Amino acid sequence: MIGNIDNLLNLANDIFQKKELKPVFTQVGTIARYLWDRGWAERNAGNFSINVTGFFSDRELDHLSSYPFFPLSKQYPGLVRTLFLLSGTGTRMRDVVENPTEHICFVYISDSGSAYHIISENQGNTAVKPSSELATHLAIQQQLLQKKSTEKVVLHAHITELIALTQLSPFTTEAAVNSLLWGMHPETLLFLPDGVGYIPYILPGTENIAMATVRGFEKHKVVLWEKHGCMAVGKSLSEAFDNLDILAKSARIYFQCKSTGMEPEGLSNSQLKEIRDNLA
Ligand code: 2HA
Ligand code: ZN
Repeated sequence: MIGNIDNLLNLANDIFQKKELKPVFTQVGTIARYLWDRGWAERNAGNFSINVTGFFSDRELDHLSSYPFFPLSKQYPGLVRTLFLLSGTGTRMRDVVENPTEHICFVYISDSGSAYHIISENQGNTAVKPSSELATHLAIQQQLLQKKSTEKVVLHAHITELIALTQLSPFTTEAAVNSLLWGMHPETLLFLPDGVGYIPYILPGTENIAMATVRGFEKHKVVLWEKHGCMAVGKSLSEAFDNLDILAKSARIYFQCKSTGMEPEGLSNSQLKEIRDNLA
């Protein structure tokens, strides 16, 4: 059943005006500003998804399945009747800062798990379509739900410092990159004791990168995409951002030490062990 355009406009209006979502929109604007200010979201780089199903009643969700619908290239049985806020494809983070709701859309996964309905603030030609990394966002969101995780957010950004590390052959393995990042600052190990996952280069926007990224998230809260960027999860957009920010700090310390012409010492194994023992 496809709803008529007036109903669709009313529905979009109800969702975008929902008062419980206002703080979410505010946080979207704040984090977009941080990403833009740090140079981690050039042009249309970066994207995010937030599972907002819990903000809506079953009745409200029922209405969502009548609107513009698109087939998915695979089925997501774990996402049936879930609703996500997603950044729009082609969206510039610097524009998201100015007006978050104009550059996001809501994606509702159908009862079959193999199609999605889009609800955007504007309809027709100006309707916002979801991020080009939709496949990866849906795959990770499904994994989070299957793990019964409290994490609801997936954030992708082009963290310059971390991309630069993945361009240096000594750091192109999970073990090597984690050893470097942990060694540069005690809080990296403190907040990310499981380290990062490392995915050798794969074409962005594909099912292949989505599948590899899901494997990376089995054990980590952040996954590096070689020569491209990073994906992070968090309970909020702010927490996902923090997970990337901590890692960027470590990478920056490394490059600043190198710019003196000297090698950084890194935290010793006994110092790292002390931090780990203290975590337990
Ligand atoms: O959103 O960063 O990887 C644009 C991208 C694609
Ligand atoms: Zn990207």
